[in-house]
Amino acid sequence: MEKLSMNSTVQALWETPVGHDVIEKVLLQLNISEKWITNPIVGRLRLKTLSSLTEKRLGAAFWSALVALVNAETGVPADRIPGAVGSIKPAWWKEAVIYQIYPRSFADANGDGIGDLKGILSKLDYLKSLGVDALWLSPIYDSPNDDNGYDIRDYRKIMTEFGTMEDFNALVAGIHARGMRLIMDLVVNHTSDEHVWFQTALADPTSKYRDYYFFRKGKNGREPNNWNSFFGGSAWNHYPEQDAWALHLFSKKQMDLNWDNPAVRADVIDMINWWLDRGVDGFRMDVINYISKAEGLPDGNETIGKMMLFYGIEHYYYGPHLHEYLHEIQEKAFRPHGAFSVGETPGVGREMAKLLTGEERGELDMVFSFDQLETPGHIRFDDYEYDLNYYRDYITDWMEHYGNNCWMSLFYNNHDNPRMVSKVSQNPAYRRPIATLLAVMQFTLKGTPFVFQGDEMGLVNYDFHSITELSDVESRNRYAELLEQCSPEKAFAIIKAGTRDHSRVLLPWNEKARQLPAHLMQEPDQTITALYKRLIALRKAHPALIYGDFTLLSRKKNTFVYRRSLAEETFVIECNLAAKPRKPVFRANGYTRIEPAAVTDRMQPYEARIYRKSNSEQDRS
Ligand code: TEU
Ligand code: CA
Repeated sequence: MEKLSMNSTVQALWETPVGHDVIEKVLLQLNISEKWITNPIVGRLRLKTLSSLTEKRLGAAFWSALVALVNAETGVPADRIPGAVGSIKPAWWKEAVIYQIYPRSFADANGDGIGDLKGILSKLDYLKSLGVDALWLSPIYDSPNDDNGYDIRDYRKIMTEFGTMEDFNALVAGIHARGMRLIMDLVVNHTSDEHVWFQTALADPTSKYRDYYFFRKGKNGREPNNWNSFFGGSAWNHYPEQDAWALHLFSKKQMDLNWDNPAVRADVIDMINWWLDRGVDGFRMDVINYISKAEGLPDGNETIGKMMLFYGIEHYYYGPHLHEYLHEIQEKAFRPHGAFSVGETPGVGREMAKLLTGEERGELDMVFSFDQLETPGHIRFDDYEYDLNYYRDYITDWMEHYGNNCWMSLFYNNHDNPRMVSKVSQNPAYRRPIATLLAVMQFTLKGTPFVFQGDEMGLVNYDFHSITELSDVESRNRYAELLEQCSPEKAFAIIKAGTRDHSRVLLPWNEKARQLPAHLMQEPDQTITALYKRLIALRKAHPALIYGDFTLLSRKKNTFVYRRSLAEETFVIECNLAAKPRKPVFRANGYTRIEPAAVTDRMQPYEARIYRKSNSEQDRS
């Protein structure tokens, strides 16, 4: 691709994968319409002109920083090359429904109030009965639990509270015996500061492990750069007796690994193979897009830092060697084992995701992209009502433009987010309709559904009463920071809106959960569980819902009407995206309604309908 300069036009920038995604992200963050950039007058502007026009708001270095980022990417998404993309290649993980387990709160077999591996084992028949094909376990490795297992002390050991390696072996066997697969969490952007590598590196600056991490000298007695941590404060720990600092993008106990060191890559790949040899079928790769940091760890741009709330992010969220390192893991570990990979890639947009997941590139099978989780102008800690029209537009855009060589993940929830049902509305009367609507979309859109534990019970957010009820490191640190700016009530309200603990409370089927105060307990909704079983079975029985084309049938506000069609059958799904009842848009003549069993002449609040027709039957009539 031709290199951009400040003489290039805005349109030329918008046409590059990185330029497109960064601008889109900025517009999203500032809640500005995409029309601002796609209009031809702006499109013809030279970047240097735009730069001076926006200098007051964005600073002098903003656009040139973006140009540098764009020029660092030489790849071109295959769907831009005529004839390069054929039809969809079938794969088990495209047909699968994957279920995420957060082991700490899933199922507790020994009654100590902490979920464990034996607990998971005891629920395998239940999971199988749901129709789930694969389980993704959040980390179960040995850890001091500063970030609930995302801070790993020993990659080859099971966390004591969760059980033993024997339990793990029994679990793998149990999963495989039921025809399911196991996906483990791979947390290799960082290790715990209690990992032997870090301990050695710290104790002995001359050890080979020193270069496994980012140890740097300070600048005039301060941090080596202005990067800050996702969990509050600076991204650097200070070791004054050594006159050294070490980098941690997450908590103070999660030290970033230096992937530029070939020995780190070799050790990580060794570890991955060790697990694959034990029967693991694939990995969900934690913040995997952060593993390559810009050379010299330069200061982050002020504007980007303010806008994205984190300084330095442009220097590591899509770093210079990311593709190379992913490819290396693929070649030396995943491919030889036929293992599946899904990358957790915060901040990565549609075009960059194509460069990470295009099947011709040999990097990742899929990614989780997160821009669907909040509507424009909002962050997780805002208390607001999520407008599902945004989800419709977002997901439609991806399905229409992602390309047959790429495949999407479909999800609303995970262990890092409040429940989507609650984001859409906190009115208890809408709880079941919204849970139903979300499930209908998730199992009939194009992509692989990832169910998060409790989704199938219709779980919603908890009415936490006080900060003492929260255990997440992010919530605790953020609360402490907020106390410096506002009252404890205000600070708690903000934390309560966004805390990751909403998704981490012990599931209601556990004995210990039944002893929790009423506001920390929810009754599972059996109706929703039954719906999940029906929808998963439906998806399995009809390839049109997996590999079928997607067509949007209406752009009317508050409606989401789409068609999935493949060879001999067609499905049409109509959703009411709002609380207001309305007439259906789709005329269902010739179709059979599959969900729900009974309807009225109006679409009820958040109602979702599924229709099916056999194309051959229609030919005959
Ligand atoms: O999360 C990565 C991530 O981007 C975080 O920003 C996350 O969204 C979080 O809520 C902070 O804002 C992954 C894991 O899913 C998360 O549980 C871990 O805490 C984190 O990485 C560090 O390993
Ligand atoms: Ca337990």
